[in-house]
Amino acid sequence: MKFSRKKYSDDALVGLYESLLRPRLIEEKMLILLRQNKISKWFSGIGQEAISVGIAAALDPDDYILPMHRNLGVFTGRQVPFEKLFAQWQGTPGGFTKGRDRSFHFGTNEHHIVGMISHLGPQNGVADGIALASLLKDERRVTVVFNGDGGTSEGDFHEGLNVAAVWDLPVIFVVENNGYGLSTPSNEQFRCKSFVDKAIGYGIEGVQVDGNNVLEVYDTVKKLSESLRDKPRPVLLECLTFRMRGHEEASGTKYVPRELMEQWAQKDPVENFESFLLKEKIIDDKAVAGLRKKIKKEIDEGLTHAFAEHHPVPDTALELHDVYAPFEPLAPAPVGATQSEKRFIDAISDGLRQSMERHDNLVLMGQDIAEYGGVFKITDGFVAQFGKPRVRNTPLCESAIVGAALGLSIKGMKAMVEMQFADFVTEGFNQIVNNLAKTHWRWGQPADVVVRMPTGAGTAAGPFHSQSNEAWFFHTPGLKIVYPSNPYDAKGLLCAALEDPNPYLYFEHKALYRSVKEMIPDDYYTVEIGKAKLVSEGSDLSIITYGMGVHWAREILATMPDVQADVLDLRTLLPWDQAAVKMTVEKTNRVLVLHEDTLTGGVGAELAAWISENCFASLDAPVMRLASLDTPVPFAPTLENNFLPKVHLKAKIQELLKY
Ligand SMILES: Cc1ncc(C[n+]2csc(CCOP(=O)(O)OP(=O)(O)O)c2C)c(N)n1
Repeated sequence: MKFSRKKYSDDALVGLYESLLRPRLIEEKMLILLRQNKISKWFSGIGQEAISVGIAAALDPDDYILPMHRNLGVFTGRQVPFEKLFAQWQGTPGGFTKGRDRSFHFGTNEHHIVGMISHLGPQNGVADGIALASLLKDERRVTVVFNGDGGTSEGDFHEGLNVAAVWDLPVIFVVENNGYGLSTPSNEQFRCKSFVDKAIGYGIEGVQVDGNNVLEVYDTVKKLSESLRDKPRPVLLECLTFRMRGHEEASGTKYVPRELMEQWAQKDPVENFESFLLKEKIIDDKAVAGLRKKIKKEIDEGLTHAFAEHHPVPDTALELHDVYAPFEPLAPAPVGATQSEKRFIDAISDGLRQSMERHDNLVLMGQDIAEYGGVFKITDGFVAQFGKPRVRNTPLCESAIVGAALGLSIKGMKAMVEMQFADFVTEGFNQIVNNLAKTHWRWGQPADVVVRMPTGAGTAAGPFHSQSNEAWFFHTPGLKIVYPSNPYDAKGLLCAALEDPNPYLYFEHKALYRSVKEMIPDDYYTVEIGKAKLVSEGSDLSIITYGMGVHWAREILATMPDVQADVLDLRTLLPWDQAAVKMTVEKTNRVLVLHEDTLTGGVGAELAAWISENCFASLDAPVMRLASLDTPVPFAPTLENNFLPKVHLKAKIQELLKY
């Protein structure tokens, strides 16, 4: 292996060597502890250390790095204290996640590291968001995100690169090409000869380095990062290397040809660099021994601390408490006397515009939302008022954009992502349920993101532009869900959601956009999250519903003058208002839960179960549910009408009253 020391001083080279030794010596110790059954799983990066170490050393300490499972050198390079790192691996309280997540699955803003979620690829979108925030704040920062060669087959890799290319984001997308993804060799993973060829397709620069040569990695990243600070743009950096141990220790390396192992053993990054330093007399045997001894001592001290800790004592209240970032809503701004008549859609637009005025760190992202104003025109005129940097057209890539929203949040910004239709959230599903929803609970990082979801049927738009999919998210701890039914709530709930640092799904029914209007305050105001509202009162039965259901209930009840019903509009689905539900059930003793979403496993199922469990003594009849047919949403208006529950509502009310 050839090392070119350029103009680097002896001290700099010895520093790099010491940084290289750290992860190697920690790993050697971990392999012993694994055999002694003192630790659980281990993903080894032996043989690949030069990449993490070279990159961490080349960047500024404030540049964010998003590592993977073999990048111990990033953590040691950023001086994460050993005892804290080891406690994290042991799942003890001294770690970064209160024992809630394992190994490298954590972030630390103090060290400018955002660790992975198991799904690998989502890191790329998050890196885009961090880089975007640095650009918007004019910080001259570079963001580095790691990928394995296997992980590059994920759509998230493509989306992340493409967004960075289109937005000129200063991100170095590192591919550690180590020959295998678990047991799958490269030739079963991708067809390209090398990853730099992929860069061409994105219209970005691709650079290839010997990933086992720490000086080459360091020097390349140093130069690249300086250049990206001056001229922000993404670069794909392919680091050629090899995985010298199993995917994780238990899985072994039987499937790897022995010659390949032997060939790469010759290229060991630590031994080769050490030999170079010895040969050049930059360091001597005594210094090598001294450094090893010093690091081993640090490791032993860290382990003593970590092993002295015990697994956390479960505290259920704390576990539940940490699902959401703490948030004390400000008292709603005083509302002036003036009001204007606004349609549902205008109210959303109004709330969004006033939130943009109020939060200068709020960024809007979505397909066609800039000059075009969005397919429903909610952001019409926003570019003129707020400028394109904050009102951003996105490529067609929901996953990268939701990831980018989290990245913005990590940098202290707020994000709103407009799904063009709620149906398309499937493409960003993983980022929502696994990244946005879990990040605060895992490592205390709020996801200050609102995802707007134009939802619902009744517009003859067929199975992929009409779905109600709130139940997919209702089941996910960590998310909040609001679903207004009228213009007043539409504005107030949106403003409230945008204030709250927690991740929201904001459902807006398309069929209400232009069909309902009312006088609402011109000033900024919020509607309290988690509070239902009784929209009509009666003692015969309670209809508990939300969104379009509120309108159906009122319309059908208007045709039944003899029936007096409580209609409770939930407004927030997660967390929903149990007190208000209990109160109406205790008052009327008969309950119908109504929603547009399909029946099985819907929000209504949860409410019905909860009411049965908690209000059984108040019930004079079984809790009934009415929802759409358990089919996809049909296109033809006749079929769609038959699918929706409204046609059965009157009969259901009568059935409940007769019971
Ligand atoms: C979405 C997803 N699919 C599958 C896995 C299981 N898995 C974890 S790591 C891995 C191999 C990754 O290979 P590569 O990206 O080349 O990284 P390496 O392990 O070689 O460093 C697989 C299949 C996963 N974590 N996430």
